[in-house]
Amino acid sequence: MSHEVEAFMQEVIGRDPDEPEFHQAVHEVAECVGPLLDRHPEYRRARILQRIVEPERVISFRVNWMDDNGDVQVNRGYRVQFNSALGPYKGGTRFHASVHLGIIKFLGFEQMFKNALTTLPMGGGKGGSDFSPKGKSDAEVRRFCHAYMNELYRHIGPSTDVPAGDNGCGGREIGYLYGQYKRLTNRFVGVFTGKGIDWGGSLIRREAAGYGTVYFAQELLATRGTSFEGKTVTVSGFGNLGYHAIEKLNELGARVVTIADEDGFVHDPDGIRGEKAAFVRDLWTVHRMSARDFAERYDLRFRPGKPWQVKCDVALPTATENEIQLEDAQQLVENGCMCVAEGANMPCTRDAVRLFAEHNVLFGPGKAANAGGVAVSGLEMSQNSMRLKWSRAEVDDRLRRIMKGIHDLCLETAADFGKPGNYVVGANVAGFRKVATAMLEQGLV
Ligand code: 2IT
Repeated sequence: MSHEVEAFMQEVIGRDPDEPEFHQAVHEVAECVGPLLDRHPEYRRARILQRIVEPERVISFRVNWMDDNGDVQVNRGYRVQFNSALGPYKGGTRFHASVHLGIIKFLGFEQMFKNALTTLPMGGGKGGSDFSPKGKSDAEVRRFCHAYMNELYRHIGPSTDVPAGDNGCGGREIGYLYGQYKRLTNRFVGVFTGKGIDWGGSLIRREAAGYGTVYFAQELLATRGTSFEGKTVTVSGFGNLGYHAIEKLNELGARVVTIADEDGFVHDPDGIRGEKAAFVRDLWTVHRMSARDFAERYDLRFRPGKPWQVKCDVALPTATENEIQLEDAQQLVENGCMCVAEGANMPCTRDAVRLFAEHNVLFGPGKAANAGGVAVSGLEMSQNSMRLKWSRAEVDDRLRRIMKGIHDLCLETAADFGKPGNYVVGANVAGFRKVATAMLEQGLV
């Protein structure tokens, strides 16, 4: 590690010592952008790196709601408005017990660069709460979402900050959140993305993160002259992103052999397709069931641990941060895995990413590979502004082009900075450069 990066990281860690995921995300960017700062002394003079890691605004608020027993519950809500150089703050909402400020800051920081890579006019932000919908009744989820919006509504708006979903915040939650926003403001505006198809949502938004990750991985494989046809693929999370990745992989002739959750994974050597895949789609959203329930229903093997021990050609981590640790990466490499594309945000640890690079494993970092979700959110915003709706084919075509554009930009930037084939360098430098240039042009604001 260079002295400059080391000193910088000590500053960042010293300021907020309890935010390891945020430090991890910052560290990766800081390590990549040194040569860019050398080329642009004006970035150093304007202290862009020091400014870019500081959120423009952090909102933390109390969320009190009543559970089904009539007991009062208190959660903590957050919205981190990270950077608005490129457009209104934009990014998802995570509802999970593990949420704390450091998690939302890491996600908001990643989001800023991811959004820049899409080429659409969106700044970076993220929000959420330590509330987990798992195990809660529908009425409890609704009361929580309404309570969360009772505070959030004053901080967001179609030209200010446009939230969306993330882990634990899907179509149901977005409906409740949007409904309460509308009731409080008396406005029907494009303030959330991932909305229902009949009330302002975009076609393909639901599919976008999963499809987009697969489109990106297709581009990765194409650089080695191959495709998904006949490939064995391991997938972890089976939420919105995981399921739609599986759907697209099946369409492309791949064999998806795992899904997983916090308790373990299902191994289906025949491939999760047809009726089984359709059941995965509804597993949580309709049936509120787990991976173990899925295994029992189809008489498949359920094993504790992670799916990365299963032999595969391509691995798509689609669950959560740091789900691929060094030992998981070692197992993937030993088993001959040739490509890893991050569907989730930062699912691979720094050690894991380094190992993939050492072994020439194609690696698509999340801020590039999973940008399809927010890209179609950007298209949802465009459609809302025009009060028009595009067809599935139109949105899917734009998504494909955006993912190919991100891929090519990462590849070109990596080569330009002397790291051919290194998409981590490509994504970080290209995303950073765009945000940094806008910050510079807008002055010291
Ligand atoms: O991580 C992400 O990119 C998201 N959760 C989606 C963000 C968005 O605004 O659509």
